[in-house]
Parts: sequence; C-alpha cells; structure tokens
Amino acid sequence: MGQFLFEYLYRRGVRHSFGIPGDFALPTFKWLEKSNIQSVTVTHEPSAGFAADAYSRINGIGLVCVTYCVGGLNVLNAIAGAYAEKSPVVVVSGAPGRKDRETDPLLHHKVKTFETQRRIYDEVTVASTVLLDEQRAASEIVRCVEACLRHKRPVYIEVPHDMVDREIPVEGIPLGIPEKSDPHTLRAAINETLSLIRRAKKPVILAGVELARYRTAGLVVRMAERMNIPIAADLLSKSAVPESHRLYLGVYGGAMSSDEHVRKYVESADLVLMLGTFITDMSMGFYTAKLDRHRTVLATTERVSVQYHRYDSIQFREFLESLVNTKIKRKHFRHPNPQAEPIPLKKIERTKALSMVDVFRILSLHLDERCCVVADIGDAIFGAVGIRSSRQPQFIAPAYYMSMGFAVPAGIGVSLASKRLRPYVLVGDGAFQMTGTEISTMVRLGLDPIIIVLNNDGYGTMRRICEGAFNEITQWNYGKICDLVGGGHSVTVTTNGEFDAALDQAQKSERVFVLEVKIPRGEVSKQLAQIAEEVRKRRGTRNFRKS
Ligand SMILES: Cc1ncc(C[n+]2csc(CCOP(=O)(O)OP(=O)(O)O)c2C)c(N)n1
Ligand SMILES: [Mg+2]
Repeated sequence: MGQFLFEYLYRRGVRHSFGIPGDFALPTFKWLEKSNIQSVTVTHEPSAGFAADAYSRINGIGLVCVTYCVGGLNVLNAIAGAYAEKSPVVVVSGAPGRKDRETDPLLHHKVKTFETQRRIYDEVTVASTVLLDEQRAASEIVRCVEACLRHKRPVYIEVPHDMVDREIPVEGIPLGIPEKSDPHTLRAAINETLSLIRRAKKPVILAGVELARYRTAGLVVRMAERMNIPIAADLLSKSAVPESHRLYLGVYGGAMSSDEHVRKYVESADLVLMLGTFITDMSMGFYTAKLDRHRTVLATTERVSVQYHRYDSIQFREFLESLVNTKIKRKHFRHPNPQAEPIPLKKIERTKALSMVDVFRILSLHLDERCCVVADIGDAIFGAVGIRSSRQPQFIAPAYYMSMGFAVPAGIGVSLASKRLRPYVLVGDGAFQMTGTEISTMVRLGLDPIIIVLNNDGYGTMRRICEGAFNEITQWNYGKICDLVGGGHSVTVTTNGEFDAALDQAQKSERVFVLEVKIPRGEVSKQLAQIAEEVRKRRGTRNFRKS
C-alpha cells in the first residue's frame, strides 16, 4: 500500500513532502523514505501546510505527511487556507490500526471517535478516505489524488499503521474520464458573451486566480491580444498574467487597487470579463469594488454567468478556448498609465528614513523574473499590491484566507518547487514570530530565500483599525535568528540607501538572508491606509481610531 501510494503521487507530479512523523505515521514515513519523493521535516505542522500550499501553487500538486490528530489537526488551518484559495494539497495522515479500531480503547492522540479527524477534514477537502480495505485501497488513492488535481483543492488520505505494509491489488484501476461541456449550453453562453463583447466600447478583463491554477493564463492573454482588450488582475491572481504586457493595467480591488487609474478604468468599463475570478471581500477591496452584474461576465470552473443568466455544465477551459478562437474586431484602447515602473532611487533620498511606500518601491527596483515575492498578512500583503516590475517577478500570498504565518514556510515550498525562483519573503514582525523558526529548515536544506522582516513593533494592521494593548508583541532581535539556527546572514536597515544596499548584498549571497527593516510605528502603505479606513467605516464603532 505504501509503495503504491507514493509511486502514484510521484507519477502525478509530487517530488517533495512536508511534515513531521509520529508513531502512527512511522510505517508510512518508511515507505515515503523508500520512494523518490524527498521528505522535508519542518519545525511545526502549520509550516508543513503552508510550505505544501505554496509548493502546489507552483508545482501543480503538493504533499503533507503527518501523524494522527496532533499532527493532522495542527496543520488543519493551513489546509483550510489551501481549500479556500484552491491549492491542490494531498494530506496523508498516519492513524491507529484496523486492529486497534475493533474495540474502542482510549488510544493516545484520539479525540472523540476514530472518525473524528476524517470528519473534520471533510470540511476542508474535496475527497477523503481511510484505507481500511486492501481490495479498495488503490482505487481510493487514485480517486482522491485525481479529485485533488481536478478540483485544485486538498484531499485527505488516512493510513492506518497496520495497513500500510499490506499487499494490495493494483490492476485495472479506473482513471477518471475528463468531463466535457454540454455543446448547446456552451454555444449559448459563448454567443451571449460575444454579443456583449461586440457591443462593448470599453471592455476590460479581470484575470482571476484560476488562470494560474489551471494554467490557462496564456489563453486569456491571447484572447486579449486578438481583441485588444486591457487586463487587470486582483490580489490573489497578481502575476498570473505578465505584468509587463502592454495590455496590463495593474491590480484592481476597489479601494485596494494598485493605482487610481486601474480603479477608474475598471469601474467605468461597460463590460468586465471576470475570467477565473474569485469574488471575495478582500480581492474586492472590502466590498468597495463596483462590479454590477449587468456589465459583467463571470466564468470560473464552478460556474459561468453572463449578466443575469447562469449556465451550468460548462468546462472553463473549453469556454476560454471557444472565446479565443472567435474573430472579433479589435477594440480601441489607450493605456491610461503606460509607464507604471517604480521611480529609481535618487542620491538625496538615500539617507531618508524608510517609509512603507518606499520599501515596496525600492524592492520593485530589485525584482526580476527569477524572483518570487511571497507575502504574509499585514502590511506585507497590502503594500505588495503596489509592487510592479517590468521584469515579471512571481507573486504568492494567501490573499483571501489571510492566515498569518504563511510566508516563511511558503518560502521553502517555492524554493523546492522551482530551482529557478528565489523567494523574497515579506513578513511582518508579528507573523514572523509565528513561523519564522522555519529559517532553520532553510539552513538545513541549503536554501537561499531572502526574508524581509517588516518590523513596525507589533500588529500594525490591527493598530490601524483599533488600538489596544493586545497589539503589543515582544521586540525580538531578528538578526540573531541566524545565530540560533546556525546559518544564514542578517542585517538591519532603517534608511532607503541601507535597504537598497542590503538588497544588493542579499542578491549576491547564496545563503538565507534575513533583512530586518525598521519602520516607525503607525507608518503604513497607501493600500493599508485606505483599507483600514474602509474597515473602520463599515464596522464603525466608537472604539475605532479616527486617523
Ligand atoms: C493566524 C492569524 N491570526 C490572526 C490574524 C489577524 N491579524 C491580521 S493582521 C494581524 C497583525 C499582523 O502583524 P504583523 O505581522 O506584525 O504585520 P503588520 O500588520 O504589523 O504589518 C493580525 C493579528 C490573522 N490574519 N491570522
Ligand atoms: Mg508588525
């Protein structure tokens, strides 16, 4: 069973596994060790989930291996995030044996019943199984892994410790047949969409995150080029389409847009083609986005809606392919801001104390196509909306589920998923205190992420919305983490010039590089200032600060 499990995962693209063993999982870990998949032990299970999530976003599938309940439930929050943001992670959990389950003993790690962990996981996965039957084990493994790949969402495979060494039949396992659209429904949806596009004077494409997950961004870019329609992204899909493309406008998200011109363009468009877009409060700038249904087409893997009509049984890729292959007169389009490049740092600015706005501007000047910006929650993610470079850096962030602690472990996932990419991890001091210990895993594996700790002395985002002693955290000596973990290099910077020079130094270094950026309390990015204002207005209680 163990051999088949990991051979099948390998065949479907898994090359690394993230996790921590335990007695119920040890026999499974032995099979993992014998397989071609590299097992990466992390410091704490949440990190395994975040690392596997980021890995899956780049690699197309990822794996977490943990032990029963203490491990499985530790990683649950990260897997919930992967579910919410459509990231295909397989969770393999060791478990009590089939024999143990015949009576109902109070076995260690058991919560309520033997079914507890599986039932909890049903809420955050698209398929789950407990491998208690040799005859069905192989087809159950195939069913779950294929569901993970098809739906781009997590699945759960529970492996009882006394089952994993058993011989199982593996012949004649049926593989899923790819689903097809109903041709009449597809034609009707396409015709209605095309008539809207033909009539539109100022259409715009809002490229969504599914274009990255289903590798369909190329189709949409081709369609945009043929019809000459500009493209905006949202925070979750940032970098899914090349940001240097002549049709690319920037990140749209209502009050959280990257620039005012993007917001104006999208909100004054007479047709918004939302392709693969998740409509979430965050990507829509806390509901400040103005996208009424009468001027939108929304197509995702889950549904296609054209204005007020909804079409079922349509495959997303087929819908996009049909649109690309239709001839349409090119639209008139003049870019409202073709020079969206960051402004180079002037000599007189070098001694100036760093502001959040300048952190993102200076960072943008250093990024190219070999970089992957990984942003944690806090001003790291809000400020990152404004990162722009013609040299196409990648961008990954939990921009909808918004769980703190994502970015440092995600840096491991990115490094292992792609040798070409160097992670630039942006993380607040608060989020760093959650999972920053993963730097030790990076050092052990010889990885070289650049970790930028935005140290504003506490929970800056929360402070901006509501002041209180609950936003205080301990000031750590962040640079000393390299001494603690016995590797890497660190510097602390406070001015524009120091930050710029430290980024140069980090780029040349081949080790983990921790860059502590000291930012005065209360100093925030343009996007956080706007979004905090919106949250305050909407939740407006008298406890909330006015400015
Ligand atoms: C796991 C988790 N716990 C709590 C929160 C709520 N939260 C959002 S931002 C934030 C503060 C983040 O602080 P820090 O990492 O220092 O970033 P800053 O806001 O200061 O830029 C908190 C507590 C969250 N999003 N995720
Ligand atoms: Mg902070």
